[in-house]
Amino acid sequence: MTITITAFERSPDRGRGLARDMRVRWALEEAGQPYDVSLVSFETMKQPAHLARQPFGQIPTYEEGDLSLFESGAIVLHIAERHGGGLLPRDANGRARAIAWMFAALNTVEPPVFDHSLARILERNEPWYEQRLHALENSIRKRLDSLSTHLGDADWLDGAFSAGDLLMVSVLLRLKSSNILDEYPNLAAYVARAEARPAYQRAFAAQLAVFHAASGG
Ligand code: GTB
Repeated sequence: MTITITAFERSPDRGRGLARDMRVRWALEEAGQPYDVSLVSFETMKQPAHLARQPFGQIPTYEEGDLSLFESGAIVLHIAERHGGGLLPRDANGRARAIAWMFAALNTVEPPVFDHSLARILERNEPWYEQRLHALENSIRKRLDSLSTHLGDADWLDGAFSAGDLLMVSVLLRLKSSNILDEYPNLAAYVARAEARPAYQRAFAAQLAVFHAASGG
């Protein structure tokens, strides 16, 4: 069955793989599933046809036969459950723990990381910008301290690479343009290890090709 996802026609990240279609592409690559991409503009995303797929008018979405899904975390979980690719352990307890890490990535670590990148774009000219940035960086450090302690010198969060690692790394990648990740050598190495995975590389190249095509090169 053909899988079709949506992604930005022109991603504001200029091909850096930071938009949330990247995690879906990566999961599909890990699972060895071919997919089509429907590129949407900001205008198209707010039209009824797209709102029927994604009530908040955002990307990514995922269509497979009569299934239409939104929310990148739910999509990655679906891919892991239906298409495998070793994204979830076979044993029930390991599987539950991997899913807990998926939630931790999206619900515990991503909020301060997302607020931080948003502040750097939208609040740069505010008189309170430096204070806000400092507060957000401290919120991020609080999470990274714990994550770094948990990871220790392991390769992945809980045994073998899982959808939990895929989402956690997707979130941490947003910190690359700041220096915060460098304060945690084991987390920086964790991110690099994930980026070296062939499935990540294929997904990254695919979204970069969209950016190059849109910018005429
Ligand atoms: N919770 C939803 C999910 O996980 O699927 C959130 C989806 C979401 O935030 N989508 C964003 C979107 O469609 C794109 S990824 N925004 C348009 C809108 O809301 O109108 C977020 C994103 C955007 C840009 C960058 N960047 O330029 O670096 C990075 C991430």
